[in-house]
Amino acid sequence: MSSQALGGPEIDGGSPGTLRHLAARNHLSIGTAVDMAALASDQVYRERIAREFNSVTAENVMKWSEIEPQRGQLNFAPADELVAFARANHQRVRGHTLVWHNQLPEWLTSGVADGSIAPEELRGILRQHILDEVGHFRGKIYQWDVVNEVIDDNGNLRDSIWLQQLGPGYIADAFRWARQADPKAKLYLNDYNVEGISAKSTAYYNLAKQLKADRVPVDGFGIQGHLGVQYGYYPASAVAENLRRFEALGLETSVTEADVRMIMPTDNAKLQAQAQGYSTLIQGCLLARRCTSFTVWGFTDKYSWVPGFFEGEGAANLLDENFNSKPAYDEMVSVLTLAAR
Ligand code: 9MR
Repeated sequence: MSSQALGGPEIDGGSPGTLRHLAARNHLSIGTAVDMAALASDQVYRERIAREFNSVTAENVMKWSEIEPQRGQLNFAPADELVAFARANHQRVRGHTLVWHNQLPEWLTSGVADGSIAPEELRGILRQHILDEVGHFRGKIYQWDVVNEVIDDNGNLRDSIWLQQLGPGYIADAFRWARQADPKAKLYLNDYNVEGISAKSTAYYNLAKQLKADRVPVDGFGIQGHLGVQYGYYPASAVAENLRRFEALGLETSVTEADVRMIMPTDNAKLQAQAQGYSTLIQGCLLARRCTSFTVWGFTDKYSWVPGFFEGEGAANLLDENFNSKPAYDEMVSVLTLAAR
């Protein structure tokens, strides 16, 4: 299988010994989420992204609140900067994310809350948002997270403003509008807590099956992969088994936001356990047939969402805050070195 067959520009290998070189040999795009403030201020951060990864995802700057902070005034500048950085470094770009319940513009949430934006108008606003954003990046994004986190942990459609105002049909609509705006990008469902077979991942399986039956243009299923040392993990074989059932529906799959947090402080046992967490995800991906990209949600503990969201937790990334490799990085290298996809 050529990397071209996986969609978008060729996967670029970079220098021998790097993650991107090892991943390219396995026809895999390997990515990181990028924090644009760090990219602007930290040269080591920039150099490591360029060296180690052949794919990037905007950690925040492609989200709706960033793109359209004032109604009708689109600001693509920070996201365009990331696309330019990626181009300069022969990297692909994953688009994240079009429809979510978080990081929505204030004008939109308050308009819905006070009734000044009625459901029919909201549907038009969502349609325009998708056409604007996907259209702006047309041809530059290889995978789009079209809908993010639309199923809850019990396996029901998430009770978001989208479901409440528009009904369940918004999901199919979102995929159709995205396809219309960029016929070549691979269009993804994406969520957390769906690494193995569970009520939640099975709800996604049933949703994907229904969308396919209805000829909705869905191309991929993404497992975010936000793990924690203290919770344990599905074994790689179980991750692969889960991905393979989506692939049997005709979808490609990806790991889109991998990180493995721990209760601080770190110690050697936790760092080894963390390496095992990353290992289950990368091995699960490599054991599936059409797992096309593997993205970490940040690669250095210097910049991570984790300490701000989970009190007392951190150190979730492959490199420490001084950009030194942790056991998890070495484990990624050894799995990718031994794999021969
Ligand atoms: O890492 C992102 C952080 O900087 C933002 O403050 C946060 C806002 O909700 O979103 C984080 O990224 C999330 C991603 O977009 C979707 N999956 C979960 C990620 C971690 O919360």
